[in-house]
Amino acid sequence: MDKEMKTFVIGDIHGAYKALVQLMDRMPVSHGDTLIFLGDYVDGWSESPQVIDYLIALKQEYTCIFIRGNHDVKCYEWLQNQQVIGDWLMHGGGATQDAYAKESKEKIATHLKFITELQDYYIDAENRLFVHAGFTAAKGVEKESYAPNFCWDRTLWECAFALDPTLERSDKRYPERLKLYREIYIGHTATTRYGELLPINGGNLWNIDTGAAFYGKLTGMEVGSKLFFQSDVVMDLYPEEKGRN
Ligand SMILES: [Mn+2]
Repeated sequence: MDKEMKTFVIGDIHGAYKALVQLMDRMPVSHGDTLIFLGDYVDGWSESPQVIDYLIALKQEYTCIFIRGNHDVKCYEWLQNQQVIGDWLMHGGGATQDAYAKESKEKIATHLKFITELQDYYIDAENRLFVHAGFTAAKGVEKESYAPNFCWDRTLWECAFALDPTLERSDKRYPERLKLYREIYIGHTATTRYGELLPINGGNLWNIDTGAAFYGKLTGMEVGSKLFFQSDVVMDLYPEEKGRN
């Protein structure tokens, strides 16, 4: 009988190629498993192009789902249109600019294609939702009228994080948005903001952005068992750099 296929979800990478390689080395991923990346591949540490190269290559070996993060959108605007969106440079964009200045036009074109093909969200066969940040529509992601919410919204996270852990899913007060899905996996809001290096769970939602952009780690979780795996503290892998601090 075939071994049961597993699904792993990986948090925000932010140019930390060394952390990504370390995590992939530590996660027990087998051929045929699915890897779901929650976005924000770039901005922060100095190896954003290497991260995207690695992810593109990974598609040859595993079933990969790549979700779109807000930083990926800003990186695209720079590479495609030389536009700096908002305070991008203050939030890790400078490292991305420097890194891509060393890359060929062909490489950049390949990465632009990768970013264009990113998905806003993914719902698997077991009604588990994977999205970078959240959504606001009461009836779920398909009804979201403002697509940037998928990679920017923080209200979904805030409502899950504020949940009383003893509240049953059947309780009237349990948030409707959370009830739409069996489980929800997000990144975007680093758990290190709350002094936590581990993923944070609120209700049926898991936040697995453990602050790889800052002084945290990169996390991957096997969604069936909730077992998770982590890189070293990323700032120790790039001692000469400051990340997004
Ligand atoms: Mn983000």
